[in-house]
Amino acid sequence: MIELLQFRHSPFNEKVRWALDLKQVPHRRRSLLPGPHMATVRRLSGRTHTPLLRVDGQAIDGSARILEWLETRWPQPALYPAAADDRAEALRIQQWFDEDLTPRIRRAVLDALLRQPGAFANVFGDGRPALQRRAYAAVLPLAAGLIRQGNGIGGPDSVADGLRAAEQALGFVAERAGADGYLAGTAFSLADLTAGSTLAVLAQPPDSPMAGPLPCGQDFAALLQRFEGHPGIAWTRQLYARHRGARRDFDGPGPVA
Ligand SMILES: N[C@@H](CCC(=O)N[C@@H](CS)C(=O)NCC(=O)O)C(=O)O
Repeated sequence: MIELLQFRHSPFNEKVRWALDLKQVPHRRRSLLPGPHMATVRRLSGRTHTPLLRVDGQAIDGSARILEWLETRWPQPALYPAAADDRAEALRIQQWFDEDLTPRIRRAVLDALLRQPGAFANVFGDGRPALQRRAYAAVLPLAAGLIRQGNGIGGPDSVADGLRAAEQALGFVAERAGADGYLAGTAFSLADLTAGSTLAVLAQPPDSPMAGPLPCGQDFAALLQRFEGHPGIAWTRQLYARHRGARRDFDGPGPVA
């Protein structure tokens, strides 16, 4: 059985979950908590990144690599556009988000969440018993420095840069989406899936796996409020309503780290 090791409410993890759901790939999911995840993931891949797919004893990490692998095994519905120029554009958009926009936006998001450990624990411990979430929130201040460092959150400048990246990404999808709403070509592709997964953190599409638990903490609420009303937020919610399908995340059986 394929297993996805993941964080909840994380753009790269949502990207892979979405592809697995669309292609109806039989699998189970194991949700990890940031911090304690390191030992578990490092044992499997030698790195600490999630998402990580376990397939027949092998580990595949990197959301783009995972999507490529899935496309060869489960070609339908296709996420890679058939036309060469649309495919090249979809891959360019994926790379731009994966390597530039998403990590920058994440700095602003994590900074806001880390200011209220209870909110951070509720988001990443979503679905766990309240006692576990409270215990995680209690120890989180000890790990907060490492999480900031690991994500390049160096101070107010990196947060301001994250906000600029969010404006850039929202502006891009609002401007680029044609009459049919797609970013590369005339059909849903990995470009929409990648941009949508990143922006879902800000759009919180209702009734979706990215709709986070409430209350979400005043700093994170202020961040969401800042972009509410942006046409890029409306694009993301519409994309989710049309293409996300699954309403909830789930965990498969097995121990959680
Ligand atoms: N380029 C990677 C980035 C993955 C990534 O940054 N994952 C984050 C969660 S969104 C993570 O696992 N961070 C914790 C760590 O690296 O230890 C991908 O596309 O999958």
